[in-house]
Amino acid sequence: MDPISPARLDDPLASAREATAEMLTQRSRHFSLPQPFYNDARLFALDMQEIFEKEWLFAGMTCEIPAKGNYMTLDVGDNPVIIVRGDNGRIHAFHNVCRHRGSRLCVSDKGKVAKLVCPYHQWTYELDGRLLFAGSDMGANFDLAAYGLKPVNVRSAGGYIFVSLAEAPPAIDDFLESLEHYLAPYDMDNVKVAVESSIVEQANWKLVIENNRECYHCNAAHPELLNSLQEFDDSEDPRATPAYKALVARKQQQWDAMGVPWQLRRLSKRNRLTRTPLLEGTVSMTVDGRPACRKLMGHLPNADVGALRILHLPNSWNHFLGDHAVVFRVMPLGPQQTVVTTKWLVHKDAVEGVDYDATQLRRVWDATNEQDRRLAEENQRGINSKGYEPGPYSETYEFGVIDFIDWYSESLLENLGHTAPNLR
Ligand code: 3BY
Ligand code: FES
Ligand code: FE
Repeated sequence: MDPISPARLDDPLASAREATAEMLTQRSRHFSLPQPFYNDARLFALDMQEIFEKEWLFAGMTCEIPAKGNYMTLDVGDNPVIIVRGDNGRIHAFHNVCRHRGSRLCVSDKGKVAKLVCPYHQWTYELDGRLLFAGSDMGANFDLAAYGLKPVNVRSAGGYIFVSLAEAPPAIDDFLESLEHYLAPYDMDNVKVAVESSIVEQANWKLVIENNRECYHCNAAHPELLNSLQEFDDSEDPRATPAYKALVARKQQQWDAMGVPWQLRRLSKRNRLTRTPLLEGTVSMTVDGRPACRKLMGHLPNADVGALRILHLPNSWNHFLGDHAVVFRVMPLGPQQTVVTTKWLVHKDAVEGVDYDATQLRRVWDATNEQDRRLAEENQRGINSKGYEPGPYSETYEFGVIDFIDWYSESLLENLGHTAPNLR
């Protein structure tokens, strides 16, 4: 008889798959999703299996593992992953799971090692995943080559590292090429993480992303951010005034002269890149609008390069200023729990206390993250009520949310083996 394998057990999510596909097929694309998408444990398991274990996820920055042996770890739901730099600068990713009896191999967020040594019985792996040593007691015929670490797909470009746990991950080359192009002026080989934060929000990951995809809430919620941020980032936006359009045209000429890309580029609904001016008189996302770091990014001739915004669904948004960058990673922890990790990047040679003050650098986005955390948590609490029903998105203010939910619904349906209907 065959051994019992997960594939032979009934899929406990089978009926949830069907119900989910049906809800997605019938949804109205101008309304928020039905309650279970935001709070149900089975729906969360499907999000993990069909989105987070299949799509490309933003994991971290190449500058975080600068040299051979540097590693970082990441949990994709129940799947611990290790990303490590090996020979010749090559970046490898593996399931962070020992091939002996399955212990987690690397237990820290980041570190540096000569080899990957399991803390349990010291099986020892090369940085490229080959098993080198398995104690002396595995028998004369033990085949080390059969027990290498299981690889995870990994790609990097423009200083970003992405992983995918899929067997056949979706195409990502066009986005990687775009990252290289838009980030060339920032010389991402010469940046460092100045400071980082992780906050746990008691809200479903989609509420965290939805909140980020609109600035309808900004006026009431984000006084610090609105010192420099323009609430919309497209001169086609219905809110764009003639004065804003003139400012954009003027800045675009300057950026062309500086050789910094600004065109709005959308790659399906998953990725969006665009440069947008900050408010007149400000050049950085700081409380006073002045640079927080004296040394500019890359080889930029001056700090007045607006904000380059980069979106990567399902789990990242980013702002590149002339003097620093802020990158955000969203990882689901549970149906109503999400961790948001923020990293502030500066030029590698910038010296803390001389060129920048970390407290000053992080102030605006610390405040903004905290404000957004509260909004997402209140959103979650209302949605959990039996009084919740899907409500209408504003096409003017919330088109970014509509785009996100479209991307999510289409990806989930497709990964569930359905074709997405053409919704109005
Ligand atoms: O991070 C963003 O993309 C901006 C800032 C606040 C809301 N959102 C549109
Ligand atoms: Fe890793 Fe035993 S589980 S060496
Ligand atoms: Fe916000």
